Amino acid sequence: MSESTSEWTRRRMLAALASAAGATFAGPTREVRAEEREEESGAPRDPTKVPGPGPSALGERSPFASLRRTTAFGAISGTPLQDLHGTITPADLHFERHHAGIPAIDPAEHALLVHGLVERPLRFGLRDLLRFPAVSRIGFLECSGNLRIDAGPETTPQDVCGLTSQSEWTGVALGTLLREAGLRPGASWLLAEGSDAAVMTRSIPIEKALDDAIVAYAQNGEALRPAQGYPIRLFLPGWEGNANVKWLRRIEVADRPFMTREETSKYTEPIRGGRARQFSFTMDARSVLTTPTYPAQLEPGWHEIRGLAWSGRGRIVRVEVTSDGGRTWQDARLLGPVLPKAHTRFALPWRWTGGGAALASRATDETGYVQPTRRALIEARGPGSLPYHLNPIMTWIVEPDGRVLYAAEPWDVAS
Ligand SMILES: Nc1nc2c(c(=O)[nH]1)N[C@H]1C(S)=C(S)[C@@H](COP(=O)(O)O)O[C@H]1N2
Ligand SMILES: [Mo]
Repeated sequence: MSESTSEWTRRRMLAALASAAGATFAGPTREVRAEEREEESGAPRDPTKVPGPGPSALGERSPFASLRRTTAFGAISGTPLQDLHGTITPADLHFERHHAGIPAIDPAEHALLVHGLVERPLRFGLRDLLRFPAVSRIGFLECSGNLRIDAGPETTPQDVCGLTSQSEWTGVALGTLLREAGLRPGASWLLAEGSDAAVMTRSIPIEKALDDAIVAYAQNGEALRPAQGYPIRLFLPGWEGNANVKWLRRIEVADRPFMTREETSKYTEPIRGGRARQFSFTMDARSVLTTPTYPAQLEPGWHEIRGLAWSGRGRIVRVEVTSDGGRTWQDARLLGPVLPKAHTRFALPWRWTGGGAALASRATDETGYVQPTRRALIEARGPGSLPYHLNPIMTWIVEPDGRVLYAAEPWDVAS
């Protein structure tokens, strides 16, 4: 809340209280609590009696609807999945993963260099990019390290897998810029480089660059947030977060991958037999319940089980939900629009009659891929695997007293 507004509201509230002098607030606990809330929030008791503040230059959330990212390790912050509705993540709640902090970039000083195996090396400033045909696309962005493997029962979806968010991204198709520069024969990979202190670099196959990659300058209708890569970032629909290079400053076209640190020592997954998956770009189908989850406290009666499902390979076609720990499954309703490579909201009414329950969801995408169990993942990856690309079915336990807890299970994939 901005200082001026809260001060204004406060004065307004005092005036309202003064005009109501003589009224008594005796007795009921409810009334007293309302009064205390009013003190904290500055909201008048009866909004029909006093005109509220007028329009303002910048909106703000209701003080009753507080939303926060949770931060950890000075390097990540998670989206409060359990507190959001629909599929779009408000930009100020988009998860963050910075390998060396957020650079402060003046767009007038920033340019994207496209060079290497091209006919004409080119440099694009933000003003140049804004003149190219714009494309917009709603899509999720997920870190491939999006599973906290040491989570305990008192863990929210935000804290166990909050490194996924969704925005409407707007920018220029990367293919448009590459055609402008002209690809030379043999062009098959490109290097994307960021201008942060990490100088993040990743190799991207040219097919993806020409397919649906976007040099994005906007997020949910406004300029990118500094945390999301202002003034420009690479957006690769359905591909692991790490390859979506922020603060993009250079694209070098080549005839082979560059074998950067982030695709050799990191972001590869050892699998059985002493082998490793490299360039595992695509995010596999996944789902997570958002309600009811920890820290919900359930009352007996009807509830709606809700969550998000997504796949880097296309559309979600089915989400099944269980309330008995996987003995029986029911198809949830998908709330449209169901977009490819996008968070999809699902819901299923459920009546809690008391007693224990174990809630979980299982997503299937249009390629027929079904979200695996934790056991199946461990079996496939073998021991000593790094915690990347883990998308297990996750369970939430409803205790007989109505508490909802994360069914934390040990992960024995990490050595
Ligand atoms: N330049 C640069 N790009 C980057 C990163 C970074 O640290 N520097 N982090 C990567 C990682 S690991 C992820 S998961 C996503 C996170 O994007 P976000 O912070 O917008 O959610 O950005 C990727 N792009
Ligand atoms: Mo990441």
